[in-house]
Amino acid sequence: MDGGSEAGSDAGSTPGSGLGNDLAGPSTFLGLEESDDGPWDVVVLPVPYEMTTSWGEGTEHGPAAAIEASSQVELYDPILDEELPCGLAFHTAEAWGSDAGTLLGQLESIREYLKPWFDGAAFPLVLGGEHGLLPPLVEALSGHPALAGDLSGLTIVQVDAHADLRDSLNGERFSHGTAARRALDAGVGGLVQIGIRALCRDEAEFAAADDRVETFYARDLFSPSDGQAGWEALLARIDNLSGPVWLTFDIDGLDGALVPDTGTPVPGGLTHWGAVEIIERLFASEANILGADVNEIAPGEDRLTQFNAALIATKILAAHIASRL
Ligand SMILES: [Mn+2]
Repeated sequence: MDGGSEAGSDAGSTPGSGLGNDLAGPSTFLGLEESDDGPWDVVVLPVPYEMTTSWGEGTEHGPAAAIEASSQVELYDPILDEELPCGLAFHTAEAWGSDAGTLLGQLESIREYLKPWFDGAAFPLVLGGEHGLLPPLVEALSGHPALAGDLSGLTIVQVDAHADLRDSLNGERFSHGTAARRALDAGVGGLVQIGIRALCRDEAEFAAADDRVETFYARDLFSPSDGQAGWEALLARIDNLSGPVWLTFDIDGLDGALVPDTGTPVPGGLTHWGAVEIIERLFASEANILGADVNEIAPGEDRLTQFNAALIATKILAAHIASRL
């Protein structure tokens, strides 16, 4: 991964275990020393799932690349009194893998992989993998003690360039382009979308018509003439969140220049500081954040995409820790 190669291919061509641990470098998040024995306070769950990618590929290598890049992320965050891990026990779990030959088989195996970690003991941070992992994640989350099988009490906060509200994409109902729609189908009670700027008319109409969906479009947040009012409205909404919340952070919600190797980078997105403010405000709210995923990570030779994903993931953990201290 040290960029000296002139080869045009990316890390995706590296032969590996198939479980995502095919890149050199530390295999624990932030390069921390970890104990093999629990209990743990934070668990990082790599889900290198890639099945329905529609354009750029490589998300199956994203989690391992983000973990490798995380070794270059500073452990100091001014919102914490100590450096990470702040005396807490982190655990980077063995990556999800599946031999299932069908899409539904793979999704079922993601659900079974995640379920034991969603027991309320450790704070789970899932690294993806394409956004199509959201529906099985939500199904696994329904067993969380804070929900007790009732997803109607759950609000998903979705940072994303895309609405992911299509009913199907290229004929497939379980796709990265339908992830939020399937989560609603599963019974999720609320969906707060942030940074959306690429969607079809059906999705816009669905978002406007469905009471469970609140969409903060990127243009309303970042317009040079009146974006500030939209941004303030978003922060006020985040401050008012309560009850169980899951944060799903598609890194293409960041401006495309920051994540050029994600499957579908889009201009006009969040700055790094915008993402930081959203995350910090979310964890400072009354909401009970059950966990988070950072998805659609795909590595590039310039390492920018995986490093920015690692920065976002680290910020989420720092904000979580700050909220419980
Ligand atoms: Mn998405």
